[in-house]
Amino acid sequence: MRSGFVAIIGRPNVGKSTLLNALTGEKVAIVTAKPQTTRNRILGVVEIPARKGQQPAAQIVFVDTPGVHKPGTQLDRRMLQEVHNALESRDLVLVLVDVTRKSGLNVDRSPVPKGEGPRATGAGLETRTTAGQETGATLRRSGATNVSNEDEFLFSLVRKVDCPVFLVLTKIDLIRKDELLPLIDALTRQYSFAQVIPVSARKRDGLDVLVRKIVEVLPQGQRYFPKDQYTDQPVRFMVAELIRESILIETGEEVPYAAAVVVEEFEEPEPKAMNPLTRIMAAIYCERTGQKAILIGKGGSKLKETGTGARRKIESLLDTRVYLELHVIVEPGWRESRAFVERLDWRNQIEKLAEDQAGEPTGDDEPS
Ligand SMILES: Nc1nc2c(ncn2[C@@H]2O[C@H](COP(=O)(O)OP(=O)(O)O)[C@@H](O)[C@H]2O)c(=O)[nH]1
Ligand SMILES: [Mg+2]
Repeated sequence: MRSGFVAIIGRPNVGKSTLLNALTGEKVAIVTAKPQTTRNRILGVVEIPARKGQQPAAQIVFVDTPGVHKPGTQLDRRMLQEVHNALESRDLVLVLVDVTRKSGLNVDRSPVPKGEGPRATGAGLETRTTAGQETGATLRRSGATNVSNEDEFLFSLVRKVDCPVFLVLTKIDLIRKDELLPLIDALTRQYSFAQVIPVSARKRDGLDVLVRKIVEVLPQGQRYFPKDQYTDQPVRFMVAELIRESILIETGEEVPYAAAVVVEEFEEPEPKAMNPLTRIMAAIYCERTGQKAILIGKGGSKLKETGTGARRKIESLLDTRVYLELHVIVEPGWRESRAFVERLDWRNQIEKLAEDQAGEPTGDDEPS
């Protein structure tokens, strides 16, 4: 069979996590309309059955990553480190570009000799689009120079890898087919991609082609994960993420970026219970008392809505009833605290658990 790791990278909000979920057929990663929703690298495992004479059996391990943006806070730096980690151990890289380009690349449409990479003009990639007034206006509002720098930054990451790189154009349900060709033309001048594949994760368009092309380049190998496992995330972390997703949906302004969720208690249902109930207590961290007030809302109304939304999603993940208790803690400037940011990462939490238990031979062998 074939098997391998496939890193999914791109600017924030291009649809990386949506693609991961569509490919696995599970809610592996949370998705919102807000940028920087994903903070950790997230594995989604896809089993491909063999098709006689056409395709060998394969296990594809997709690695979803935080959106590539210039880091400001310690949290941002941690997120970028996650992208680097994903790029280190992979057999293929998918670079996602949103065809609506609100969050994608700005491209210079004048020819660039192959191999020279993006055209540097002054502060970065110069935007000279033929897409008309509207695009120009959008770019000015968001600061064209900045966006270009970010694009250059994304490409600099890709240029360092020595495995095949596919360009995946996302959200093609949002534009006309004839708008696609000039974009493909411009992007393939920036980098020599092994494949260019347009998809719509929302409409499941192009996913079969994508998977087929991926399997073609994967090396021969064994499964990295058991056949029925679709992610490496512990349930507790997925629960924390679902709570964070509800916060992102329920709150605006700076609150989503300053929120972190830690599951403090997770009590599984009694074995063989008739109507199983999981009890969960979680802390929502924010940076300021003003944010805490927004998270809680008038008479606790916001927190209640957040909790109800999250509870439904957790119930469908766990397939039990759920009792969910949320409370809000102010941790001033946690995004700048390296120790706090490291502690949020479940991979670190598990490592610490293992260390703690090393001295206790009677410890539970199931990290929870
Ligand atoms: N129309 C459309 N919207 C999409 C598609 N894929 C993702 N989106 C939307 O784009 C936004 C960002 O998606 P997300 O997967 O969180 O992006 P990420 O930051 O790259 O992981 C969400 O509002 C998604 O619903 C698609 O194929 N079509
Ligand atoms: Mg994401």
